[in-house]
Amino acid sequence: MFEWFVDSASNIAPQVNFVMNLVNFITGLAFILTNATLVYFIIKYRRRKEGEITSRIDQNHTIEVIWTVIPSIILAILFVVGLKDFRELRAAGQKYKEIMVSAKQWAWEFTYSTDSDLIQSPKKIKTDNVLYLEENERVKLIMKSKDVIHSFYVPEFRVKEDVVGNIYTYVTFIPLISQRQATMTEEERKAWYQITQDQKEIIPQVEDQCKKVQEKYGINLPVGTCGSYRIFCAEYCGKDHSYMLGSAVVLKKDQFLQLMNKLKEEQGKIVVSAEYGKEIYETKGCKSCHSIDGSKVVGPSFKGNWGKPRKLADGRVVTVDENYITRSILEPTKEVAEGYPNIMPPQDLNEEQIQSVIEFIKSLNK
Ligand code: HEC
Ligand SMILES: [Cu+2]
Repeated sequence: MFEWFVDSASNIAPQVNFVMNLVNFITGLAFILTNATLVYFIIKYRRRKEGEITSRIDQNHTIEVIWTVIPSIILAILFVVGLKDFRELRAAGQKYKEIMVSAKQWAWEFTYSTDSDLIQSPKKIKTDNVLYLEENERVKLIMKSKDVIHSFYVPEFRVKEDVVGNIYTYVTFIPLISQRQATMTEEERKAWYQITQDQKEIIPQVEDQCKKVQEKYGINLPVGTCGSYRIFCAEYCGKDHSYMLGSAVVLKKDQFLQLMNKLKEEQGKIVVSAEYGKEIYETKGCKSCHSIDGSKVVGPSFKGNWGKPRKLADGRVVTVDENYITRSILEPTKEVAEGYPNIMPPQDLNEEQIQSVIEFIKSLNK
């Protein structure tokens, strides 16, 4: 059938399409009927001669009952159909794999359960802004925000769920590789993911991630084994809300396991370096508030501040050194740089990551 929706890439997508079609059909029909009646009445009851008096009708019980009962029945049907799909998204009692989703201004972080026999890892595998999923495997996304309200949204999955602080929200579904992605040729893929150099710099995560998986991790992905979709934040969350994009990459089981093992390996041997610090700066949202060219964005630029005195809002003067940077990252509200708003969210970076950021900031003085 002709599909006027975006690709369908999950088990519930066809059901959501059906409800959408049904609602469109019913409201479309109601629109036509009411407007046709309106036009008919305008003509039929037009004023025919000077001084004509309108007949007075107070109530008509039959019509009132009809226009109350029929819409109520229709709404009740829509409620039942919607409830069925909602239950599917909750899927209580089903088997699923868990993935923790953490949202913050303005980045996504995903933590995978590594309790499978095939991916054993002492440390949980984490990825930034790119969510890897296994095709045909039910997944449960357990989500929480570190600051304001965000909303996890992947149109192709027909999945949208608010991500808030203090409570966990969740959604379950079975990701699939959509027909279109499964059959796209190399050329078509290129055209589909055509993005400009500018966009690439600001939001690298919207590139064709299937291609990236092949290039970066050397995993062979024949046509039909990978689908890449965009993740949006669907709740206005501040300055860089529109850049809070990510990618959801659906892989066949084999390739998914290969990738998880590569990620495990990669994350096992991360070493402290300025390059890694730069990667953190770009992927963990620091970029939205800190520049590296000396310009003031929301917070101070990282360029040229290493070793310099920093005046704080409470009047003290400290030196920008390892300790100050560490404290600024973990407890940013305790020492606030003068002239800047006290809005930096605490960043839960680990030791290696903090040291790498320090190396990166140092390297910007050269
Ligand atoms: C929402 C905006 C925002 C984000 C995101 C953010 N910061 Fe900040 N940051 C600020 C602001 C504002 C200040 C100045 C006020 C203060 O000291 O709390 C600051 C101060 C700092 C300082 C002290 C700099 C100085 O010269 O005094 C460091 C270091 C720092 N941030 C590191 C980071 C790192 C690393 C990240 C990412 C992991 C990050 N920040 C993400 C807003 C942000
Ligand atoms: Cu957001």
